[in-house]
Amino acid sequence: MIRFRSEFVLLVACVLLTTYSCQQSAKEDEASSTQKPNIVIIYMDDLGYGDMSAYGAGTLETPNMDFLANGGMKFTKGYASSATCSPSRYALMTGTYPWRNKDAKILPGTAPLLIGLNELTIPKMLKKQGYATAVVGKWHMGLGEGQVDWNERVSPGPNEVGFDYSYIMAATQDRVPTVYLENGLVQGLEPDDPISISYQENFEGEPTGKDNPEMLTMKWHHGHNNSIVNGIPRIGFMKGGEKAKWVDEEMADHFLEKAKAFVQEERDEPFFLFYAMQQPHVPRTPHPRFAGKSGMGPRGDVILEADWCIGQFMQTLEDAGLLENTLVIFSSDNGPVLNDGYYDDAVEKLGDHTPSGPLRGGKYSLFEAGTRVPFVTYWKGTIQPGQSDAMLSQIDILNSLASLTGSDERSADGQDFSKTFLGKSDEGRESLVLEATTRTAFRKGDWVLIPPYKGPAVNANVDIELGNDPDFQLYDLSKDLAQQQNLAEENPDKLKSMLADFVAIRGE
Ligand code: NG6
Ligand code: CA
Repeated sequence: MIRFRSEFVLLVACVLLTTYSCQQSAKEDEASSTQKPNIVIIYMDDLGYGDMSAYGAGTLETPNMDFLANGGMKFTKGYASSATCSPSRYALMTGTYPWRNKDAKILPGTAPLLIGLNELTIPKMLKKQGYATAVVGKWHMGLGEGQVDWNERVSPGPNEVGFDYSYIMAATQDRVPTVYLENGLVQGLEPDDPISISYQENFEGEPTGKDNPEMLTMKWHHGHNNSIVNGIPRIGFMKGGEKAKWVDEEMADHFLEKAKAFVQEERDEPFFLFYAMQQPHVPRTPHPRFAGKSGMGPRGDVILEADWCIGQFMQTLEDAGLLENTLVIFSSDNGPVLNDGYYDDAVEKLGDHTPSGPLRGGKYSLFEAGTRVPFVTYWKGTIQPGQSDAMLSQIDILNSLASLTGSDERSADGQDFSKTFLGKSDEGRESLVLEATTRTAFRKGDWVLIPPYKGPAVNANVDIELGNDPDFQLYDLSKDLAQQQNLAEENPDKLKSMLADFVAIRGE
């Protein structure tokens, strides 16, 4: 009896224990399947396909960018949606082709917000999934509704389209206002020195790059001859806000600090950070720690500076114990340019470096180098290192992240390549519309169709082939990556079918 009783007790204990451990492991399963990864998009400004050493071109060494590419998935056919900044950023945020929005052009610093308040955006979507969201760095998607008073809270802006926290420059480093805004408020602004901005005319008595060359530390080549800030002539006129003006050489460190602070603050809950770096866009102003380091002049130096920042940022994730729970997407908003309006030795000191890699064209161009950019996904322990030739566009990021985080929201133009992002599938886009300064071209499979466009073949100021031609152009990238052989005439059938597919998406 005693024996029986003790056996019975043992049995009951076993049953209870098993049930308990089953419940426990079910709970753990649930927890791991609902645990959402942090998401960081590191977005460069004008970094070319060949500017990153992991892409096997050029002579610049970018060890921290390479760390992401070599430890994650390196995409060889990853595209920005446009060959310029504002349209690319708009498309990235909304998953919508930029040519659907007639205002998606390179914006002045006074342009109204480009993203509609009702539009779906990555941060809005992720917010609903429980994410803390932030943007740090270059915005350039417009602010306000047309009449911005920079001395009041500027809105609508990033905080009105899904970002809980924003620390941004309004437009570009070469455009006024040359100040930082935190959650819509200009930082360091003194009430007795208000800011006035105009893109039409100068304010009385204010020096300009055009009229006061003696005040310049950087010379302008084309454009960039309006207000002078820190010895650098800019686009647009600005008066006041002396104490609020940024120090160009400190910008990289400044944004890095803000990005790190956000990660440290939000480490205990899922977060999304859009870390939009300003390099290597003009004016190129490396911190003295990096000046002269590349031997390629300021353009090379600021790429090394950005690379260092990425290393520091990744170290922050590691120190916070977040590396294995964070998906990092690294890319660039458009292709490379050397002389983008200042004399800064980018051309003279280039040496053997090839910012476009094996591709034709560059920033502003419908040729490949305009939009094909470095594109990397990194997630320690989840993404096995590898290379993928799947064709992806940045408009696919929204839908892929939605799928990954359990959201059922989708943009109409984007596709879900979450498995490809994680290296678990080779599936990519079948076709893609490319955009450059409101012109469009069409890629399907290995073929690219560029319709006839008026306008110069080469933008002489920046010395980049734009893709304009009076005739149709048709290239087979599988045999001719550098787009040297126009096959339009000898392949009328291919041309016809490409054109029909293009028109079906793009409209007449
Ligand atoms: C161009 C600027 C160029 C750059 C570009 C925007 C001139 C002559 N050129 O208009 O320097 O600022 O706009 O670049 O003003 S982007 O990467 O933000 O699209
Ligand atoms: Ca850009």
